[in-house]
Amino acid sequence: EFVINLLKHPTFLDDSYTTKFIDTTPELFRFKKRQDRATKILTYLADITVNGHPETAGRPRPPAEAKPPKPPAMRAEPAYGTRNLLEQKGPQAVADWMKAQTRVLLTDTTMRDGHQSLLATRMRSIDMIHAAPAYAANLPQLFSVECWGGATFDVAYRFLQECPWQRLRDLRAAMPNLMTQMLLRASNGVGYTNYPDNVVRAFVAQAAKTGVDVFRVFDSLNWVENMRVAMDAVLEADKLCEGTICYTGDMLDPGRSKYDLKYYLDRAKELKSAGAHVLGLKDMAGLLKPSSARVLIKALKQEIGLPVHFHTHDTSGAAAATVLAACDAGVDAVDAAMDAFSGGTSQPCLGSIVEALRNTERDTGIDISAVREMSNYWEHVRAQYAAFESGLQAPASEVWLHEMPGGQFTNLKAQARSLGLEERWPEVAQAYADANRMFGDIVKVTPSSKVVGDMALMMVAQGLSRDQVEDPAVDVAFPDSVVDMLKGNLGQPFGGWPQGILKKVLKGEKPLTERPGKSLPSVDLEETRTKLSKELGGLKIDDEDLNGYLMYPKVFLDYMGRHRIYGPVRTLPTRAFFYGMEPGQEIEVEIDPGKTLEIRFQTLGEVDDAGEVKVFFELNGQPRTIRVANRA
Ligand code: BTN
Ligand code: 3PY
Ligand code: ZN
Repeated sequence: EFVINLLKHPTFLDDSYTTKFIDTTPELFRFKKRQDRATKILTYLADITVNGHPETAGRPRPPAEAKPPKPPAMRAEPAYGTRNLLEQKGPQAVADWMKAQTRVLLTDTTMRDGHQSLLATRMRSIDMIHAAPAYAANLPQLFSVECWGGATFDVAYRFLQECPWQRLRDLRAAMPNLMTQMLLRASNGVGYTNYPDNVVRAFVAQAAKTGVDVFRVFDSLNWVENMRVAMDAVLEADKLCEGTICYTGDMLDPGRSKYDLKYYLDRAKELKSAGAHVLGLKDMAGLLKPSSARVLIKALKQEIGLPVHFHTHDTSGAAAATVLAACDAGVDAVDAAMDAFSGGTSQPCLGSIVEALRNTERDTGIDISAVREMSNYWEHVRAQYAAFESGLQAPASEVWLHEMPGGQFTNLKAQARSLGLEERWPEVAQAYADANRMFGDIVKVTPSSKVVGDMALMMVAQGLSRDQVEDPAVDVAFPDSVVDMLKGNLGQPFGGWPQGILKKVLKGEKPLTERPGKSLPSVDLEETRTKLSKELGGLKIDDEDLNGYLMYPKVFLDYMGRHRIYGPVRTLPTRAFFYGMEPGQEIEVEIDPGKTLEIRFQTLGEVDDAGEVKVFFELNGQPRTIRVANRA
């Protein structure tokens, strides 16, 4: 029995919970280190049961009757799939094979973009890993399973208290025949700003080693110059390099000629010469219209010669029409989410695409009954995450006004709500469009989309119009992210930044015009490892941990600090993780393959004079008591 004191610790309460935390508060770790993993997990359960989880407080709860999700059974041994081809013949053979198919190839995005766009990226690894064997066995015709990268990396550490690398390793092992796919923000890695070249290289090499097969690489300003380091690292690792163009604007609108067909063909040619095996077309906001898709995909296919992989979002409700138009125009592969994780700001519905193409030349060959079974599982998973639903009820044709990426739309709405601007959403949408034009009409995708969002929220909150923001006579305190972007730290946009706003934001400072990575000094990896190890009390730091730290130093250290107290909480069922346990409830927790804890929650004691509560459990049949601070 021991008293948990992290959450009462002054440094936690006063918000100075920084990277220095572990350095300056070694007492938190010294005695915790002796706790075994079962005790740590009981401590977590006790705390959540008494105090609730901070992330689900005040949010809708899963229905009381929602059952733990049961994954589909494996119907057969995993058949030969794309991963086997990649392993045996290499990435160029996969690209050649793609072009030789008449059927449309499908990527399932449920485990990455699906929940990133619908549930604020909060899906836990355990819910994915349970589904993975059925993917391998029942859906071996899939082109790939997108399950890593984008926002999932930092959210895993930051909010889910789990290691993203372990997620990848487990999924890779459970789907040996299917290619895993990740979204990589080129020089921004899986972060929000440019990293030194050697950090980007180390990250890609590690991702490849731990289990990524397909790297979808994009740059938030479509600046191919800034993508080469990441693309070269993928080629070096002998994995499939999907060099990706982000789609923005309205290609057939004669009034908006910046992003016309030629613009996209030029970018595609650059990506091809940069070594892409596959050309990704990433319509992150769901702006590509069916008529434009016909023209664009046909031209890309004819003039570039690479297989084309199309990604979109269904924010408008019209994405399926665009996907089907893309299929008519000869697209090689498309992204879709399993039915229960599709629609709205997510991808269009995988099962519906399979059905729509059935008995046509482009029949996907996917077993629709396996899709239904899998989607049924995902439906039960989704119910567990009711706290993270955005509440978006209907399609939004307004997406063509603001052009927000699917992952940002509901997020920005929530941010607006928290700033008291919920009623003024139409103004936020308009300000987002205005801010975009003010920056010269740029590609908006992480991280450039975040900058435009920050600017828009500020304009609405402070009642500033675009004219005022641009007026040299009006004093404006620009958000840090805006200053950073105009300094050139995200790279260069097509056509450059408008001179007026550039001058006003930088106040005469000279912006960077070269690739940021060119001037960022390399990080001494081994020195960083040694320092980190010291900071963590001599803990051995492997390459995965080191790469996690390099992307997100503070987020990683906070994760490690909690890990030492709470242990492998990724092994808890999702409901227990977010809500704790009910008296009399029993759960099984597999902390290692074959090592299972049986945990039964009995009851709570009274709050004592010290403000602590005894929490009574049975662990593998033996009584165990944990005391926690009562903060409820
Ligand atoms: C955070 O970073 O604060 C959110 C992640 C979860 C924090 C854990 S959850 C159990 C315990 N109770 C809290 O209030 N925080 C920690
Ligand atoms: C990400 O970078 O996370 C995205 O999903 C961009 O669309
Ligand atoms: Zn997307």
